[in-house]
Amino acid sequence: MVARLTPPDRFRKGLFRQGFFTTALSHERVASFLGIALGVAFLTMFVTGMVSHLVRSYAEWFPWPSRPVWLYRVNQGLHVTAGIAAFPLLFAKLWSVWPKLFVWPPVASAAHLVERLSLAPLVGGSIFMMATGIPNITTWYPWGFSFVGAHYAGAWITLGALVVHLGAKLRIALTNVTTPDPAPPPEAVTRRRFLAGVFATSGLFALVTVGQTVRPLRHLGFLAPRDPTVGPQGLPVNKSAVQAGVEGLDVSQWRLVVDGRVTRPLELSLAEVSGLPQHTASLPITCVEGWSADGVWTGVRLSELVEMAGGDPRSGVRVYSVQSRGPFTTSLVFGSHAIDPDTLLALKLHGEELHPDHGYPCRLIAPNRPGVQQTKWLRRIEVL
Ligand SMILES: Nc1nc2c(c(=O)[nH]1)N[C@H]1C(S)=C(S)[C@@H](COP(=O)(O)O)O[C@H]1N2
Ligand SMILES: [Mo]
Repeated sequence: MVARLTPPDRFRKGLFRQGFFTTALSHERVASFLGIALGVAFLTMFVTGMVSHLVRSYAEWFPWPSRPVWLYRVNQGLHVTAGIAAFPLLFAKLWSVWPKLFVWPPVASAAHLVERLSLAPLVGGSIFMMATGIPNITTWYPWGFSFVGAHYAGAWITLGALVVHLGAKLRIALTNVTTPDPAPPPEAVTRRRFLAGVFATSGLFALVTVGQTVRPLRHLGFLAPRDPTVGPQGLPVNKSAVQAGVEGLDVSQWRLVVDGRVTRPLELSLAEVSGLPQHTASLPITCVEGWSADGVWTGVRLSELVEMAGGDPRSGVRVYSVQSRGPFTTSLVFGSHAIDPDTLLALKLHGEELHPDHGYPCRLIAPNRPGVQQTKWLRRIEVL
């Protein structure tokens, strides 16, 4: 009814000209199918993004278990893959609803005004999340702001706008996708092909991305910034020893200190750490940027070392790196992770001494933790 009103001729100029943009594809049913798919992708991204954020920021009220070892890996893989799969959906959706921006009258009611106003943060937020997320997974930061803070704030803004939008449109979209058109016009075939093409593109984007974390698909990883098998000792590296400023570390001077709430503080040389009972565990490195790769790590159990020093691993530890600058020079290990028998101070990867880029002489590796918390080039374990 609204759309049938016609504006005064003097407003019907340029983009607002009657019929300026008409295509068989700018149809409500097309918009509904794309909208539902985008809604599913956005909610997946929001939930996995918040989980990752809570784990990374060590939220005490969000107990994150050390098992299953692959949980963070799946979370992060879903987050990044959903983001890439949403890319074609988003642009197809914007294409199909574009003419709606020019319906007359621009505002028909208070509810319509709210719904229209929410489009600015919804469209702007979605584009912003894609435009920051996609460079991030390639570790390219062409902007001057903090990625984590901006991507996090953008998530809440986009979600808020999405909730308003769903309130206005969800019912009609669900009806459109669940009930067949009683009298499909000839263009319905074109629309169906368009939707099939968009969904196929979206699936293809996902397929050629997951190779960075699903190893059998690595040869298909055309869009994957990483190959999980390429790097020293067959494992990728985000920050090399040179980039971290720890190259040429003199191991004869290196000591591993265990202090804090302990009764017998330790200061061990590499030979002494190597002389302790060694354990082997197969655990993935799961970068928050969406790649992950399995490694077989050998080293000393964190819990056993803390007990040796007379501390209680259940109280958790903070580990410190030889690296002095940068955001990942330290990390917290909560008790739930510190007591896990697979939480290691690793000296070896795949049976060889660690490559300098993987944290030689000693790095933390624990099950079900984000890569940023798997601190390399350790020097100190502080029991809390
Ligand atoms: N000291 C230190 N440890 C670090 C980092 C770092 O920059 N400095 N990067 C982290 C990140 S982001 C990841 S994904 C893993 C990668 O480990 P790898 O290089 O052995 O694959 O190391 C983590 N440990
Ligand atoms: Mo990472």
